[in-house]
Amino acid sequence: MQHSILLLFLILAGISTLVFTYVYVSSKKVNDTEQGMVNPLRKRFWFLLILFVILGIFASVTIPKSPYYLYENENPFRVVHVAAMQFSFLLSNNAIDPKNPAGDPAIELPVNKLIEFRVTSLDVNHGFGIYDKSNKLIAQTQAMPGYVNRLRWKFTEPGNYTILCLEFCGMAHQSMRSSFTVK
Ligand SMILES: [Cu+2]
Repeated sequence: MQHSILLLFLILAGISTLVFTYVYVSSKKVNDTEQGMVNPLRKRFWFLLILFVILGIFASVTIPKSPYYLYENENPFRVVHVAAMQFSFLLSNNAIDPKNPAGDPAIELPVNKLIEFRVTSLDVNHGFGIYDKSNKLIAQTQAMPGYVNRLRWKFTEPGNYTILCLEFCGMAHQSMRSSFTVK
């Protein structure tokens, strides 16, 4: 996945370098015998047309692969309710009452089943980032007051997963962490 993103980036960088080089080189070629602005305007038209076609192709290929559509046609096997606040996360198997917020002390999730995290915040914007045991970020969403963001994920490996805040939310932001187990 990371290699294909790097490859895509290199191809895009190559294409844009070629385009800019072409525009730069051709901008010096207009000689006095050519009439007025017809030639440069036509070049600009083709440049913009090709640019929009390329952008359109990349958008139509990449947008459907956005993580927001992951498992959208499956029913989640388990729902975990998450409330973020300065400076901790509450995780619960049941809906969390904002007036009397409480979480479950230990969350255990099954491996290879669809889990839906319903993430909100009780005060300011926070991030909800799930890290595996090698501290690699594997899924994330924002925790926003007044909204519930649904994050769907299947954990393919058992183990202990760490949750960290991804949004600088105050003086003790770096101490905001929680965890759960996948078995
Ligand atoms: Cu934070």
